[in-house]
Amino acid sequence: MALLPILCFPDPKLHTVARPVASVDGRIRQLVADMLETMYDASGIGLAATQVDVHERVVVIDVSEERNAPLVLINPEITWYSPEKQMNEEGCLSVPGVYDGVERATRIKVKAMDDQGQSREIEAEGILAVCVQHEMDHLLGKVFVEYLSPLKRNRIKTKMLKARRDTERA
Ligand code: K1U
Ligand code: ZN
Repeated sequence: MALLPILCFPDPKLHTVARPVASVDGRIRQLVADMLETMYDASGIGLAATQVDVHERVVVIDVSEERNAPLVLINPEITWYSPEKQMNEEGCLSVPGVYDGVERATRIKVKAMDDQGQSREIEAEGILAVCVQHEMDHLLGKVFVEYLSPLKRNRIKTKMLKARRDTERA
């Protein structure tokens, strides 16, 4: 297994639209294993392949307290959104240190394959529903800061570019 570097906003590669996985083979299973290791190492609850510069529709999630319940979503599609919406505080491993409110559907249904290529549909609510919608946005090339005002987004962009410059100088 390997830790994968995570792209940071405002890297333009984060805006790439991911293509569907053609076949769930050894290469995809290795990618899933590496993404899970990377997500756990970064203390995240989710990770989309886009964030590790792989532009295929693969997501890993673990919202369990014990960090022992990985969920693998290959070619995920949201088939139903509840009409009720809720504002939730979100963070992103590609925008470290930034948290802000985003309104999302409270409940969703998601159809996806697991890492054995088995198709299934799950219903999600709470933090799992929030996380799935956040990761699906990544696969469409959308970062959560795009829901914020242009003023906030530009401040975040400036902060991230400064942090990158400071790291490069150190
Ligand atoms: O996709 C990512 O960047 C991972 C992201 C997932 C996420 C967290 C919170 C709401 C929506 C999506 C993270 O894991 S950020 C770090 C984190 O663990 C966290 C941050 C805020 C609340 C809960 C968890
Ligand atoms: Zn994110």
